Amino acid sequence: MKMTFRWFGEDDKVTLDEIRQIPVIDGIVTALSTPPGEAWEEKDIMRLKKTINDKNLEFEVVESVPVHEDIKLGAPSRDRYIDNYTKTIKRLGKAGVKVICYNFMPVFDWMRSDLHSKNEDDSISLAYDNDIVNKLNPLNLSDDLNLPAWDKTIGKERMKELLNIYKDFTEDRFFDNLKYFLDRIIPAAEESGVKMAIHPDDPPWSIYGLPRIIGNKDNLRRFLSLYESEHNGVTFCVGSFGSTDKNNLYDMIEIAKGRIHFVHMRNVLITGEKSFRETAHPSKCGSLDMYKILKTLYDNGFDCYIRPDHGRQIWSESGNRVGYGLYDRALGAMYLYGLMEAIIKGGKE
Ligand code: DNO
Repeated sequence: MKMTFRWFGEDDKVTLDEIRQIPVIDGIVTALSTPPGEAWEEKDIMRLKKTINDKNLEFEVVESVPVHEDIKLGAPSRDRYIDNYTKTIKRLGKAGVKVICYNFMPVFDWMRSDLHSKNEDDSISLAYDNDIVNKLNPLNLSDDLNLPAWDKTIGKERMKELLNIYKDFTEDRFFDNLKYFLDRIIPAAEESGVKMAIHPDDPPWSIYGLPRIIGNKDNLRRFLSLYESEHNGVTFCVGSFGSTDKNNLYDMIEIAKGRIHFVHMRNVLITGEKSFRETAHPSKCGSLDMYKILKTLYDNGFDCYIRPDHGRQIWSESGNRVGYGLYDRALGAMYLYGLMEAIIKGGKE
């Protein structure tokens, strides 16, 4: 198992020098800021790799290569964007990247309703309340919320158009578009030694009537069967799947056995139906049993990349991307590493 840490590149307030001092980190998870739909240039990939390797850190996981909206829509222009995506996979494979995390969420990536929710100890967490989200106007969201993964190039007019087009989308049609994409990219991933790892919808339910299809056990099974290959795999984001108690994470791990290539570990406190808040990583802080989840992953053969996911804002840290400060994620990494060491050595000493 390799412990990784997400870094947003040179303009990230958290630096590689800081990350490398967290004693358990093997590698960096990052991406280029190339606009969605364009192929990543080989020289840019190699420069990024060198920057990371120069700090004695590995560059084996990319998060994310974004999927252009026309691919999700199944628009006639999709083939051009898929060709570019394939080029990027091949170039990343050549640079030694082993796993690419991506998602197939329409229009928005992850979503929260509150980015500054105060905890009783004065730390700050991200929170989600479906009633609040439903009251927000999706067209004005980027004025109110600034989530790091959102495609800032989608203007209000385009957003309006997209929400309209997706209104008539069935889940089946969305799955068909995903299959079309997988049929074309997975052979390239196989050739390049890269494992594709889809990130679940976060939260794992539909918002604003948009189809969101990677959120529960049945859909996970359906996704895996779209293309039977180890290279068509999953990023098991514990906090995304785990934000509803309707999901049995242990069953889901078994369903995806052998196809989980990357794990995002974070804890959430489920506060109601379709509402939750993010907490510190340890089991006692939220609704999820982190030990049992890691143990189930391990028992099902998981031996790939893992990273602490969002952290709270603590110790007066500021200026970082929401959820991606240094301190709480570093605490998370240490905790997760401790759990893993105990699980791996358990019973053997
Ligand atoms: C949020 C992240 C997601 C993730 C993408 C992967 O913190 O986990 O934005 O990077 O969905 O494509």
